[in-house]
Amino acid sequence: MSAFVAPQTLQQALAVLVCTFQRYAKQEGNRFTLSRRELRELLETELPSLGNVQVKEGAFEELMSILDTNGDEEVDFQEYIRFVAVACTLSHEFFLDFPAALPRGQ
Ligand SMILES: [Ca+2]
Ligand SMILES: [Ca+2]
Repeated sequence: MSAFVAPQTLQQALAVLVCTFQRYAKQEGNRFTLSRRELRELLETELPSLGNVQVKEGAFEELMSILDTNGDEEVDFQEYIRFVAVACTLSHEFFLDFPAALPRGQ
């Protein structure tokens, strides 16, 4: 993967959301879905601020069961997007409280 460039537009951010899923989903097994291991690696690498959640095995399993709505033990793109929507909502609430912390383009 080339050096990461922070997305400056919504279109770029959408590409990042899609490409991130695809990059992790193809690591093992079904390349269109995230296994537990792929999901965990995606969270740890791409969402390090969720660190406390992943450390606790119970919390990870709970997240997995919430995301895996069709119960096939994998997280497909639809399920991933639902998670992204929740993460966006949480970020929205977080940045409402801390407007100074909004990431800015260079
Ligand atoms: Ca996979
Ligand atoms: Ca699933």
